[in-house]
Amino acid sequence: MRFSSSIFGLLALPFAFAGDAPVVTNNVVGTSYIATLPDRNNTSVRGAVIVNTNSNATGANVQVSISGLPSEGGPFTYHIHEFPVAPDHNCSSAGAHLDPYAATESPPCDSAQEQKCQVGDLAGKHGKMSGPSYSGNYADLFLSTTPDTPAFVGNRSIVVHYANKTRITCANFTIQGTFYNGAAPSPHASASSRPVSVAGPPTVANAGTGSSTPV
Ligand SMILES: *[C@@H]1O[C@H](CO)[C@@H](O)[C@H](O)[C@H]1NC(C)=O
Ligand SMILES: *[C@@H]1O[C@H](CO)[C@@H](O)[C@H](O)[C@H]1NC(C)=O
Ligand SMILES: *[C@@H]1O[C@H](CO)[C@@H](O)[C@H](O)[C@H]1NC(C)=O
Ligand SMILES: *[C@@H]1O[C@H](CO)[C@@H](O)[C@H](O)[C@H]1NC(C)=O
Ligand SMILES: *[C@@H]1O[C@H](CO)[C@@H](O)[C@H](O)[C@H]1NC(C)=O
Ligand SMILES: *[C@@H]1O[C@H](CO)[C@@H](O)[C@H](O)[C@H]1NC(C)=O
Ligand SMILES: *[C@@H]1O[C@H](CO)[C@@H](O)[C@H](O)[C@H]1NC(C)=O
Ligand SMILES: [Cu+2]
Repeated sequence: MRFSSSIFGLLALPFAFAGDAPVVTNNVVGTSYIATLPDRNNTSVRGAVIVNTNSNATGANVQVSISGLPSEGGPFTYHIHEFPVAPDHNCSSAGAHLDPYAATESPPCDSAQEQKCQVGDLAGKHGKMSGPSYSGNYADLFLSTTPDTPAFVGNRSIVVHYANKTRITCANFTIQGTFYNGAAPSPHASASSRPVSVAGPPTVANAGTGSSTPV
């Protein structure tokens, strides 16, 4: 029976039905996750991606600050991937892109219709990176900072790729802080109850869009 089988499908695969990604509302303002690219001896790529809840609790603000991109092999892409990175840093372990609404990679992400893109396809929605360094600061209304929701980013990872999709480097998201606007302290609040910043150059200065310095 069609009705019951579709209900069964939803119960069995609660986060794997096709459709536009919904704008995420009711994120907890002040929650912040950071993925800091590791010091690895097989790449010069360094930097961080920070996902902060927007001040209006709708989606998130993303700050990207990445340097050391190779002189060959760009433009580079980066995405939120489904799984965390294994302890050996093998970026294959991050799995595929975060895609809770089964947008798939076909057709490719059209930045004019972000709701039809894979939730994790940050480069598709907000621009690819050219080297040697890139900084971006933009809102993405489809990201969740609330655990147990389909588009939650906090237990996942960032992967940086060459244009040919080969993975260059990757990092887990970790919580940087949950701090309310002067209200009750949260269970996560600790030393991180302060504004976040990305250490090291380049600084994130261009609100609203991404930019690359020339190779
Ligand atoms: C890179 O680091 C790994 C361990 O993380 C080590 O096994 C390897 O020898 C190093 N390679 C170079 C060229 O330093
Ligand atoms: C929330 O803030 C973001 C970033 O400033 C903005 O893009 C979005 O339209 C706002 N949403 C609402 C519902 O106000
Ligand atoms: C992808 O591009 C990089 C940089 O040009 C290169 O080193 C790598 O071998 C390429 N990977 C594949 C699978 O072609
Ligand atoms: C990423 O997070 C997972 C899950 O917490 C953990 O097992 C893994 O060691 C972390 N990976 C790295 C490279 O820190
Ligand atoms: C990473 O994992 C993949 C898949 O398990 C494997 O094929 C590859 O050899 C691993 N790479 C390294 C550098 O260990
Ligand atoms: C660096 O090594 C990790 C595994 O340790 C691998 O996943 C990644 O693809 C490598 N990066 C480059 C640029 O070879
Ligand atoms: C991450 O959190 C989401 C939402 O709670 C959950 O569905 C998913 O299984 C978690 N992923 C991992 C790798 O723990
Ligand atoms: Cu990716």
